[in-house]
Amino acid sequence: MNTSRKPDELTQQARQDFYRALSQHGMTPLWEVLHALVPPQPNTPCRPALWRYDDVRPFLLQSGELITAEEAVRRVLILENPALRGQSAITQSLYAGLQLILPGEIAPSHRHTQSALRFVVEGRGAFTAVNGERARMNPGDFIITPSWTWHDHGHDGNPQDGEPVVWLDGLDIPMLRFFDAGFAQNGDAASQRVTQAEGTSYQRFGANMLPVRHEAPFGQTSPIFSYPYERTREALYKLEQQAPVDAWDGVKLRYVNPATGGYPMPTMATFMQRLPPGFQGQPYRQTDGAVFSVVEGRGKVLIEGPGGLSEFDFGPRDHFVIPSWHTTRLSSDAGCVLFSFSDRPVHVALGIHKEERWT
Ligand code: 1HN
Repeated sequence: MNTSRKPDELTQQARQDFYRALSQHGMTPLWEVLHALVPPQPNTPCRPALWRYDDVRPFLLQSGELITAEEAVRRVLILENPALRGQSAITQSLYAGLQLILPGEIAPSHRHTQSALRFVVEGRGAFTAVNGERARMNPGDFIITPSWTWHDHGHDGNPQDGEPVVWLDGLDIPMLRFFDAGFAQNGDAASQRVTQAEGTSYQRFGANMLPVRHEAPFGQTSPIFSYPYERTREALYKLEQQAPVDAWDGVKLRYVNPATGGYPMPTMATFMQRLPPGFQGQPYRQTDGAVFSVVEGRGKVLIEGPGGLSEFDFGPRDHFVIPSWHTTRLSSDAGCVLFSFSDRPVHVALGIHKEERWT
């Protein structure tokens, strides 16, 4: 673009007249918007944000007094990016919310083309059912609801002494909205019939083995729909002791579809990482914006982007978002464990994923 010479006033006037005339015919000149369409750097409108669990939890419990899970269908407080209010989006492509279910409640069966992940934040006694199989939800567990599978949730604890259960929902809702490909259906029964013993999928696909003549039950999505925290945690803590720690990520593993080696869902990648005590992470940035749920411990994240520098101190059950191409540094004095998810599989499939790391 030649910006060295400013056109004279007559020319400017002639251009404005031309643009107005063009507009009447449903056209607009590319040269006025070219720079914004293909910017020199990814230029997300999203901003970094932190939701402290101490602030959020009273509202979650209050929602439990105002509406039942069944009436709400899904009793969720949506985590909205401060720069995307009203869009039910935490990044341009991802949705996140915190869902509450109380002892004795159910959230009725339905299915949709949007894929969902659950990351259990607190409480015991809840379960989710996917295509006839139930999975217990315990803190730190990562659970998948594959696209177009029937799913409902329940809590079979006692209303007198059972615990509220809260989990993080991550869905690809804004992405499917972009593609105009969102469909949903309600189930015939509030809770679907159980047709398969709890843990069956895990025994079939979660022992580093596969059924000899297996067909992928959920298409491109992982046949394991519950990844218990116990096993993830053990791997991270042992690796911290036994193997080199990455200077940017600490000890970071990605969840895997065991049948393909790929991401657990076609649209969302999930990760769990351990920052050892005294960890001072080096700066990095990547094109996939990511949502974090703090599992254990405390730490600090520095996030720098077009809106300036954000510094968040985080503790257990806090949530934060790192937008695309924001320079990030993670650190922790006492050590911590972080779950995160992003839209990386889509970036990778399209060949547009980029990452930079500095020392
Ligand atoms: C949904 O089906 C669930 O199944 C949670 O728990 C959040 C947000 C938008 C649309 C569907 C669930 C959702 C959702």
